[in-house]
Amino acid sequence: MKKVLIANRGEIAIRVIRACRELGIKSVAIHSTADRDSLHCKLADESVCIGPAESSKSYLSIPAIMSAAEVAGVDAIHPGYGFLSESAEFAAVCRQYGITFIGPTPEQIKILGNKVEARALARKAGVPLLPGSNGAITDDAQAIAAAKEIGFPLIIKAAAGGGGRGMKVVLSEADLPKQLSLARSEALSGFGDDTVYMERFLTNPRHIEIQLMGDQHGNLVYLGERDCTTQRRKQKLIEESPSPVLKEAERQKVGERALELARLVNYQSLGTAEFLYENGNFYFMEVNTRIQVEHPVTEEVMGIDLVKEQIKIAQGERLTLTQSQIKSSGHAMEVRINAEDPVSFAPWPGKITGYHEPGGIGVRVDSMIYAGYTVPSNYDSMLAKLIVKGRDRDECIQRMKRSLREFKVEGIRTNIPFYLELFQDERFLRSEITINWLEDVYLKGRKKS
Ligand code: MV4
Repeated sequence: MKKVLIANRGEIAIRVIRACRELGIKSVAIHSTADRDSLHCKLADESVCIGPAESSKSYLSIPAIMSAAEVAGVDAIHPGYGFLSESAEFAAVCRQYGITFIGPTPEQIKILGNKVEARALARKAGVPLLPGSNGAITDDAQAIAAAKEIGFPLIIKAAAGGGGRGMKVVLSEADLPKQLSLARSEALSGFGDDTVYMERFLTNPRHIEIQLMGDQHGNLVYLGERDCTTQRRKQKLIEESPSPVLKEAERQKVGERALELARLVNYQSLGTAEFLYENGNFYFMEVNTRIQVEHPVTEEVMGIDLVKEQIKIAQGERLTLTQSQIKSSGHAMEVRINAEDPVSFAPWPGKITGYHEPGGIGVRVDSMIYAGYTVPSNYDSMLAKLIVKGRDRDECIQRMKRSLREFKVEGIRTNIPFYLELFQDERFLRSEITINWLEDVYLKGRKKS
């Protein structure tokens, strides 16, 4: 591999450019007209404008990206996260062009992207699952029969969905027909596929995910877990590894089951098996077939550059580590720094007039911004990730607090003040929380005070 096109923007594009450079591979950035002054364009060896600000005509346009790939003469494409990263079609088009897609195969993306099929694979692999419909639900009678087995509350999910979009919670049988038809029409308009399935709804779980990595020769390992329980509106805000609530035996058990699922599809590249965790039990949700935003917390505790590994795997190299050589050390946390009001969370694009990043021992900033940069309003509001590592969780928290205090972004609003406040909360610091805690407890209390 001599030259890689990065089909993305922002901090992840920069993350991939850095990995390419360390491997001696040339990088090609693509950008929309709104991103002319973006850092990823400046840091890449080359950059190509591929279209207007609207993502559908630039970062989501397969023809625009493939033209740039041809013009630049790249031999591989890295999709980053979001955009086309989980498009089986994009991976297949790359294959047709003779360009290496840095990720799993189109077949793997397709089967795991279908949540009904992923659930069936999980069942076959002995991965713990919630009671649910084993297959798609197509009519009211079938839904009612399945609900009798599953019990209430239950949740209807789109087979083609993911990340929590298009889900309907159903509290009683009377509610079922209405929610089923809503779920199906939203699934059709949102994902072009009205296939839905049902599962028992967990009211107060944690979110824990397992990092997987496989090569093209059948070697597969898991790289511990990330605890992403702190979230708002299904957007993760803080991620950490190891999870403060897991025991080593639980970690091993769920890790080995997740590996078994990956083995069923001969999985290659990086992937993440998502679970809900409640009362000491894991329940499989879905497999994400991309590099994730929160990958740095795993990198920090494992001492492994996941993006470089991902590129080497795509080149056909073998994993150099076996499961017994993979050891986590210390504790890492990541917070997502967004351009938004710290109280209302409203997006706050604009010009950054002053910028100072924290530094010192155990501090890493994966950022797309600089002083003088104008944050466009067209994209996601995430500007940077602050990742800190300590010998243990306490040191990690102290380091996070002092890093947040050092971090200065002037001219726009960011959620840094929100994090400074959150890192004072005792329940949060003891991690006595679930996925609902921030919205249902913490933010409600904040409004009153
Ligand atoms: C659930 C659930 C409760 N019970 N499934 C949202 C993201 C997607 N990966 C799965 N999601 C959920 N699935 C059952 N059976 C609750 C959620 C959920 C959630 C999960 C993880 C983190 C944040 C969340 C916020 C709302 C709902």
